[in-house]
Amino acid sequence: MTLKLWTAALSWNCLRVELVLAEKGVVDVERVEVDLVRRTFKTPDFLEKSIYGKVPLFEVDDVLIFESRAICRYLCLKYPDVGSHLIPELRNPEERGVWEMRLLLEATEFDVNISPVFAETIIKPALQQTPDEVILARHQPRLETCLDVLNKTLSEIPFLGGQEFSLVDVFYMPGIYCATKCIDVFGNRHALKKWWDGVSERKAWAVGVVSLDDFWVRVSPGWKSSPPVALGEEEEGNRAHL
Ligand SMILES: N[C@@H](CCC(=O)N[C@@H](CS)C(=O)NCC(=O)O)C(=O)O
Ligand SMILES: *[C@@H]1O[C@H](CO)[C@@H](O)[C@H](O)[C@H]1NC(C)=O
Repeated sequence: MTLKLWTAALSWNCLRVELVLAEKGVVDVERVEVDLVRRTFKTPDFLEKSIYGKVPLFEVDDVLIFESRAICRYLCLKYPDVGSHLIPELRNPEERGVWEMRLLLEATEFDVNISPVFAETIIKPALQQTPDEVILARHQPRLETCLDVLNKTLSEIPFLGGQEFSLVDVFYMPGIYCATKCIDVFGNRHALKKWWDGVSERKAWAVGVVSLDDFWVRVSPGWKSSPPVALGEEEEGNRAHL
């Protein structure tokens, strides 16, 4: 069985898949690193495989799967007894329903707000473009509200999916990390901070985040500092451009 993954170091959606591979200890994967900036990967062959032209894209034998969360689910089904157990055994349909709800909320409530905030705060400045204040004014308050909800959840249960570490935590981690580069995520959200300190100690995270950091450190001033350096305060000069 050949596993092939089209991926990009700068992409937090790709990191989601890398985290599951690392949690599962799956190493036999052929990776194709695509250039998201120059977009040279959008060949007819690639577009035939990934019909929306995006990464991550996963190919296993002749089957193609895109959408990072679907790839993650696939990997959990494929390797149920290998490495970390990321889909909990739940006693009844109600518990399963709640877990599925928490899993989906990451995409429907959190990702829809962190993605535009990250695009305006980090990606556009790296591309020498001006952030759109209207977009920030719309999505940043929603992001803050979402983080408050997560903090509240985590003051009631230890992990975002329930009593144990699961795919729900993995789904959130790349976006929460990117959020720390845009706004003060933890501030007085102590429960969220406690959760983050725990999950970010996992080996899979330490391994997975390296290439994302390596990319963004080169193109985004202040990437290593958190809360971030305010726009305009950074030193020009040794900054690479996307
Ligand atoms: N919901 C998708 C998002 C995929 C996505 O937006 N990928 C970006 C990189 S983070 C991409 O490939 N962009 C290329 C493009 O849109 O042209 C997922 O989770 O996989
Ligand atoms: C986060 O949760 C903690 C623990 O319940 C609570 O003390 C704190 O006030 C919460 N922070 C916010 C911003 O709601």
